[in-house]
Amino acid sequence: MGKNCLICGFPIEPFLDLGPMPKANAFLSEEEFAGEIFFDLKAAFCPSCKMVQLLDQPARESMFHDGYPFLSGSSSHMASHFQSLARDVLEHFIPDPTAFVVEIGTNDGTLLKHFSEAGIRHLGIEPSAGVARAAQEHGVQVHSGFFDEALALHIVRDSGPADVFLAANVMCHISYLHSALEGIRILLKTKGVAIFEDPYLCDMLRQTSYDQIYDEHAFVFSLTSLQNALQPHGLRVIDVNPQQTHGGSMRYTVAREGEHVPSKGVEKLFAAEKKSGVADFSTYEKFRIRCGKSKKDLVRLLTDLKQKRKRVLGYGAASKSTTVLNFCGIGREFVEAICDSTPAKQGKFSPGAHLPIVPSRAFRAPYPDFALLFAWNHAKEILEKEKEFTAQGGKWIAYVPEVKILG
Ligand code: DWN
Ligand code: SAH
Repeated sequence: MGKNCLICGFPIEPFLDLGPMPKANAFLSEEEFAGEIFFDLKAAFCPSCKMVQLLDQPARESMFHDGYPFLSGSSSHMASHFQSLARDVLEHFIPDPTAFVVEIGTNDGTLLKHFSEAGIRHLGIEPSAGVARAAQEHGVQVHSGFFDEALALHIVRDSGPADVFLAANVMCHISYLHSALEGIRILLKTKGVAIFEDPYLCDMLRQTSYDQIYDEHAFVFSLTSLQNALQPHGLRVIDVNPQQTHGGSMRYTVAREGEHVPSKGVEKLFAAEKKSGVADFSTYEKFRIRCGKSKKDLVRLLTDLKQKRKRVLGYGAASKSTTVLNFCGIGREFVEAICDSTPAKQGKFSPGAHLPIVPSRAFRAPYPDFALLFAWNHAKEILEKEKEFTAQGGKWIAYVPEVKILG
């Protein structure tokens, strides 16, 4: 039987089957291989509200828990990005020193610590207790839990309404989006604003970055689909700002309907999305074909390198790498290991493909011949850091927007 849209209830149309997939961040030990759990990773499009979504998502507690390994602060570029977002918010949306800021998906506090340091009353909401503790260590007030309507009621009761609601790379993780949006409606002051940043659908389509699709990403938003989701809650997008982060994101500023005048950029983006075909199923069919080609090209390149007895190491055990490795069927016969700076991933194996995760310091002479750049969204930062690899003749392999050897 077909499934219905998580946003509007209309029957959805599957367009991409990425096969049996483990949870993207379920890094595991050898003893855990036998009990590893897989689900079917499939993406679908809603012809009515245009939302791109997963057909199935594992239970939220099984993805976001005490051992959740991702740390926002693992990229210095992201840390600067969040510092400049905080500066913007402090300048434009904090009416007076008594203002209250709520952030969800606080993670290790990389964004919220700037509000804490500025002496602004704030609250972070973070279900993954391990990373929430890291935020507390940065002096950030955190409640460990999942943001939804019920939690919003508690926050208003205990702390009052919010001037600013921040959600970087988290709204797209929430399959119960209506509950979270209702929570925002409950929480915001009349003139308050919510700022979301999420991977942008048109960037994913343009770059064939199918690795944005994994268990945690219940949705890939466009302005069109997000506005359709906001509408029943009396909320609307009043501004949009494209971002280069995470391989192409959109910053949406959201407010109560009628309380702020939407910028011209909003109208422009609606028109651009219409033109680019976000509302047409054929766009997603073409995307599926490009994903198939990307897989074939990557496997062909790795097979060729293997035949030539070249050493290949992965760089950055990103969530996205779980999709690529499992969809393409890439195992240790092609890629020796993945270097990653995250302590909680090191010494474990990648989900499904079981590549060993080794610390970044393992990326040194004698270098491999090739490095497969899984964290392609941090290419600038990583290539700068690893100049020595390139200087002594090492080559980077990229697969977004297409499979190629860089340089
Ligand atoms: O949406 C999400 C985004 C915000 O973060 C979450 N669902 C999970 C996570 O996605 P991701 O794992 O794909 O994020 P990154 O930032 O692309 O992951 C990069 C990985 O590479 C991290 O494990 C850290 C590592 N890394 C490294 O080893 N050396 C990163 C950099 C910049 C480095 O220099
Ligand atoms: N905002 C950070 C972290 C993004 S990763 C950044 O941009 O780098 C997504 C984070 O959202 C995880 O830390 C996860 O535990 C958290 N999360 C998932 N569901 C949530 C919910 N319902 N409420 C609050 N946080 C949530």
